[in-house]
Amino acid sequence: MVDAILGLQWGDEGKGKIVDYFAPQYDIIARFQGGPNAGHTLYVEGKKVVLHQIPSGVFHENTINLIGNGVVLDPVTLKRECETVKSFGVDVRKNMFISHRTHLILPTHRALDKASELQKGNDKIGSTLKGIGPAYMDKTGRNGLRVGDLLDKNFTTSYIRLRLKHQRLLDNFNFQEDITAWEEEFFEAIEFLRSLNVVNGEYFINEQMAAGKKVLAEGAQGSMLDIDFGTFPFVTSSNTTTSGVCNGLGVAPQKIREVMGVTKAYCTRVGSGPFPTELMDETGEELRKLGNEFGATTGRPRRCGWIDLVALKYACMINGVTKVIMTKADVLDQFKELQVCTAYEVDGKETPYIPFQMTRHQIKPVLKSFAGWNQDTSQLKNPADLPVSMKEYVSFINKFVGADVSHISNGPGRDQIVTL
Ligand code: 2SA
Ligand code: MG
Repeated sequence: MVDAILGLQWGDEGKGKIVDYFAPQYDIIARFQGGPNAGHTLYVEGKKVVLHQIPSGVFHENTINLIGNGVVLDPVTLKRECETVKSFGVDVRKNMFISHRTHLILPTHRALDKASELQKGNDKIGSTLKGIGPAYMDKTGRNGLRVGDLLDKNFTTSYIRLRLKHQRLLDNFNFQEDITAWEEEFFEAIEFLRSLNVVNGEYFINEQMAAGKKVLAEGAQGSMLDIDFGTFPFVTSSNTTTSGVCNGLGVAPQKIREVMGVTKAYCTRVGSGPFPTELMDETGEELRKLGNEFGATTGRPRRCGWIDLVALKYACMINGVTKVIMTKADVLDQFKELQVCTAYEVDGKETPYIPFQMTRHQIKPVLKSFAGWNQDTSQLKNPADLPVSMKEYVSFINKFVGADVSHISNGPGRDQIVTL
């Protein structure tokens, strides 16, 4: 069986910590989509580690980590990260496997990402510039190179052919960048990648499951960044929702059991795109400061606002969420009053639905106000000790989205989590 941990918002819900927390209950942690655009922050031996490509189970002894076929893999980032985890005494050759069907991110994909964003000007997506979009384009365009291709003696020829194609695109964009250094790093990293465990991911995972192993699928980004159901075009290029688990690992839908959706107690977004509950005032500034809301991959300040239950309910529906995990609840400790968005006013008309194209409308959040709890909750362990107003806040959310909050994370530490 497979359980999944997915982001219900626009990413950065704190999935890394939650995966790390649940990891001991599983035999395999598998990434099924996204690539180095992800930034999963963990605290290991008191030190902060941000993982981009490696699944978040890597620091648990006896846990197998799988990079699934749905991921796009930047060998350079992977190599760097393997070196980081090695400094903690972890040997990825023992506990990490990579599907042979995983697509590679080439240096020219990164250049194309940059070129495309530059060309869009003010309409840019605000991508992480890691080459995600172009790499997935080459996958669906049936041009991409996969990890399994590295074992082919003609790999370099295929690489050069694809690079030439990219070069012509870059010329069209009128974009020039010297990628010699990137390429050098890339080929070094490719050599390293060849020395890792490359497997038939779909057989690997199904055989493990048949042997009774428990799998945790680790989502990256968030549901509102899903290529199909997110705020298109301001989305990432993969299916970040539950269906992505099937495609990105090769597991059948009926194998999926628990879907744990992670949401912050408020809301953030990096990059461009609609964000109805965004606060452009001091409250937003305070959330950013108290929540330390800066991108884990790019360091960009995150946009902050109140929790958006219209989007959250939608995400629970699309994902089939069975449990909601609320993170960073302690960030709200100091607020006297909290707001939650219960509907949108779209061009003056109230609706409970996500509009087709949010950017085409004036969207105002319909807000309901709650009393803040105004106390330090970061040390609480017992659900009975949670402030009454926090319980009210949570129980309103449960009813609204139709799934119950099962855990509240009240700080970055591994032990800062209350099980309800
Ligand atoms: P891309 O690079 O093509 O996937 O960007 C497309 C959009 O998806 C957003 N996106 C993200 N949003 C939140 N967190 C992400 N990961 C990093 C993190 C981001 C960072 O964990 O902090 O460090 O800045 C992530 N990855 C992609 C992106 O902002 C675009 O809106
Ligand atoms: Mg993140």
